[in-house]
Amino acid sequence: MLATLIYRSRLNCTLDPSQLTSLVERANLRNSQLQVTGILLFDGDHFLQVLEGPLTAVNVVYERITRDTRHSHMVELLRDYAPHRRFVDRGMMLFDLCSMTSSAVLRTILRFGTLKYHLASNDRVYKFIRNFIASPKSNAGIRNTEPEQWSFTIKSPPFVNVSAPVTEGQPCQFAFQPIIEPLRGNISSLEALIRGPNGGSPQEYFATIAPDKLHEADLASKGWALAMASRLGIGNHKVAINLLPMSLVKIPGAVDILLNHITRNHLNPGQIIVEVTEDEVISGYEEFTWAIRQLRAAGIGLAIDDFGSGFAGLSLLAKFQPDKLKIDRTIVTDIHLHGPKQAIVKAILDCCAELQITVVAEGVEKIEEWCWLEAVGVQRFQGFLFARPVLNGVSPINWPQRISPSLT
Ligand code: FMN
Repeated sequence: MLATLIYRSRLNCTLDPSQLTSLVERANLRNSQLQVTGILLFDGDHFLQVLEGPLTAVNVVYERITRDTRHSHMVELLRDYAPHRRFVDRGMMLFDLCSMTSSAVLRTILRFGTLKYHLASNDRVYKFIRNFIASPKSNAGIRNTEPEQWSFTIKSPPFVNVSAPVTEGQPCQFAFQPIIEPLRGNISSLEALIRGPNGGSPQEYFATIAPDKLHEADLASKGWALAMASRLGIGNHKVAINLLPMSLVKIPGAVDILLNHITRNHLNPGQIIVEVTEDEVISGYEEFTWAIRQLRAAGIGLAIDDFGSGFAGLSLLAKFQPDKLKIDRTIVTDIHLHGPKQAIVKAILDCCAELQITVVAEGVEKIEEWCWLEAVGVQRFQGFLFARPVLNGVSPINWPQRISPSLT
């Protein structure tokens, strides 16, 4: 199968641009042996490379290139399949925008390529090439906050860890995980994550519940979550609870039951954020709208959880705007390496900025992911990088601190 891969990267100071010609000559020979063809564009700071060839050969070459320390900030922009090669004759050809005009580069590429001009204008690969050529020196996309500029300091949060459930024989327990604003040193909320009676996984807990009792048990479990939050001494902090929207619809007086759990535990509705997942919302949009009105009227906040993992996407935001939107871990994972994920997050951020919706990135595990997200304007984060969930408690939090320039 004929595969196409495009990435962009940034030149490192270990590579003198004058060495590029010999680098590409060697690349040309190696690629030709593997039946890989393509082009390398260079604008003085950044590269854009197109690799085409048999899938495994392209992967082998790309794998080698990712390990090369002469460039960094590699971001994969496109992986696709094609019936024909766009660049047939050469394993690799260099186009240096510092020594040729943009129009000369484009003309040469079109002449060198196999696609006729009118086809090339609609081809995504050529569109990436044109875009790179049209905006030299601004091809970094987002300039990352550099991971090496940060160190982490562990601090205990201002909560009491109680290690035991609220009462013996409780049907479920809760692990708490903070959502933080790292650069403000602020804990924005704690999410209560359900666990089995002995601390096991959510699946273990839900397996013990008869399907016809699901919504009743779901609503009742929020009572235990809030009781534990109160025992942790959350003060004025917010607590996020996951609720099936249908529990609000199916259980008569559900919002009053929830409000009762809140006041009984000396909390107020403004401290509570109900998180619902994208899939649950779209499975019953009319009922969901009704249930949400009740929650909003009671002063309870609302967040869409796992945004981007389901099928609703941006169209959901057209119908309904929550206070908070949590970007799913599947989009967050390795975002610093992945152009399509980056484009999606930028679109979500633009949209949420216009709608005044707070964005949270969940499942952040790597410092590079946090740095990229922070650089594009995400301010709230949840994930193992900062704190893991802890049963009946809150773990110490890893706070990033910028290393002073004199120490780097
Ligand atoms: N090596 C290739 O074999 N083919 C390429 O197309 C290729 N393109 C590169 C593009 C850039 C921007 C850079 C910095 C390096 C490129 N290289 C390419 C060099 C590889 O990264 C690597 O040094 C080379 O394949 C030798 O790998 P090895 O030391 O693992 O054998």
